[in-house]
Amino acid sequence: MIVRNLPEAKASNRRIVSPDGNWESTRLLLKDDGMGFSFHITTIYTGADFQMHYQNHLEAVYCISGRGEVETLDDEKKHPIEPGTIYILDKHDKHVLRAFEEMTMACVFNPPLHGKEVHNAEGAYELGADPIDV
Ligand code: 9YT
Repeated sequence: MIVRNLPEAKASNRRIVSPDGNWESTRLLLKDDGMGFSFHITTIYTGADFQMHYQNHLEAVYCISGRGEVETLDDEKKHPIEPGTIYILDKHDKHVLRAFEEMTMACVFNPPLHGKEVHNAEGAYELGADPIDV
């Protein structure tokens, strides 16, 4: 069994701060753990408004706290996000995430992240990024 805790992970190199200033993510479970998915606690900063397109991954995002919205760009539908909302990008949906207040999200990725990924120009994560040293 693997046991980790968020405050300790946040103080380690599991915490990744996005260079675009929109979010940070503490990656509690990664590819090297061998579970077939990764699990992160992500903070989306107030006022963030940015596009993502996970062409290489499926992602589920559960809102623990805060408020915002997610817009799917193919149909221009806006979905409010509040505590208890989950959105599931089952079609590699191109989307925009907006945080009206700081949001804490639990995120699951399949395939799992290696650890150091940040978004590329398309808002995707490349496959085969470097693992973090833990
Ligand atoms: C909700 C979302 O996709 N935010 C970007 C960060 C990502 N969840 C991550 O790397 O943990």
